[in-house]
Amino acid sequence: MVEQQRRLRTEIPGPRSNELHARKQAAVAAGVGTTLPVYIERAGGGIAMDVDGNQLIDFGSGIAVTSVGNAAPRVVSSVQAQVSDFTHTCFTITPYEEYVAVAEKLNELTPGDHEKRSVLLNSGAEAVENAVKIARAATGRASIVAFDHAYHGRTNLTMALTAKSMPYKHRFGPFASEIYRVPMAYPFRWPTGPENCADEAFATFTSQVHAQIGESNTAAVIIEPIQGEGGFIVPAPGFLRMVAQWCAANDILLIADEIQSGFCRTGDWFACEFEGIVPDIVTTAKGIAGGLPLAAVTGRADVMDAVHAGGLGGTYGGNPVACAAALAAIETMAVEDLCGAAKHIESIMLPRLRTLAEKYGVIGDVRGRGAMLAIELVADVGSREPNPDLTSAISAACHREGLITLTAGTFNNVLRFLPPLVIGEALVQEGMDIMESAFAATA
Ligand code: PLZ
Repeated sequence: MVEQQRRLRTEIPGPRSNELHARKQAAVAAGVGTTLPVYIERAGGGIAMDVDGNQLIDFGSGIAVTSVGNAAPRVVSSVQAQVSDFTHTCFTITPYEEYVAVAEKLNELTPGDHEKRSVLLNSGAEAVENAVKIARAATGRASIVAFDHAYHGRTNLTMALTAKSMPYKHRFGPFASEIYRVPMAYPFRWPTGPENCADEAFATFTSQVHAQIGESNTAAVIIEPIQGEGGFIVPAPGFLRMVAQWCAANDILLIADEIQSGFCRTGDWFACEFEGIVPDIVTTAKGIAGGLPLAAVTGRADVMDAVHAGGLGGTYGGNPVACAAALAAIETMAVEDLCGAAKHIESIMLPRLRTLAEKYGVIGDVRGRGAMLAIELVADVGSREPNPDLTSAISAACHREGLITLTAGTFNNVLRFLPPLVIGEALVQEGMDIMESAFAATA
């Protein structure tokens, strides 16, 4: 494994990264952005090593993917074995055990002990697309309800579900129809204050669905139990439970998009568990396979099996190499207690973020759970005016010091932290030191 030590040998980015970046600009479509143009050669644990020999602390996990670490030992050996056995048959042509084993694991691990079925896909967006297809087929209804600040992907249907225009939807329409948007119970920005947020957001949600769609036309409500790209928004306590109960009472399916929040990230296997929510359908991806492309839809057996044979599939969905990686990643999470590790990361980072927020009034909110934490930056103490410039300045200052940080948020004013769950405590502390210095120098 890469030595678990931050080390800066050149400026960030260094000369070899700059050369590669020039090649990227000439060869890769301009629409494909780069947060930090440091080209990675090896990575593991909490460190990513670039082509100039710099070793950066990873507070991003490739957007919540390498929760078990990069090149995690079990994942590597499982993938190596599978790749030399066979790499592809297409599960819907001649199947194999690995796919079935992943489905069994998902059925067991996702919330609720009812009978479940799963289908495997390639990406998060494809999982969300399939969840919507299944919900429509199972209910015979068309309408789907999504929330403000939601992110569900970049394909046509999932762009319609995603809330933010720039950069995800700008000039890419027209979008899929029968998607409706309702307010999110966003405590920090709730107009009448966080204490009223859950009840008022729920009342608006139900009255809008009733008046603008009609319950009997609504197939499903899709929600991220902690919103990811939208800014790590933790719904006001009780909101998810009220939505879940209301969905059940109206025969509307609840789809929990756990693509970013799942697989031990928040300190539970799935973020829904924290409030005891049992969704009808769960979408997963990212952390599921230690970096290999895999995604899934898991749901109530009666809902999933409402689709006719042959109605779900794809050439690569549930590729055997990705499945081998998933089985190894899931084993790693269980054996190494990565839910416990996420809680431990929270116990180190959250108090330090709160102390930082006391010192700098521009930190308007500190939130998140487990190793899915964020701070929201505003213009001044007591203000809610977003501060995107400071957010990118802090992030850039962290990057220069060898700390990979990501931003998020509808208003581009959230710094989010998603370290690999296997990161060592010393690197977490050092990353926090770097962030504190960035605030001292910038804010
Ligand atoms: N649902 C909750 O977080 C992916 C997007 C990065 P894909 N989030 C990272 C970017 O800029 O494209 C995501 C998510 C939630 C769905 C998705 C989509 O997953 O695997 O990127 O398609």
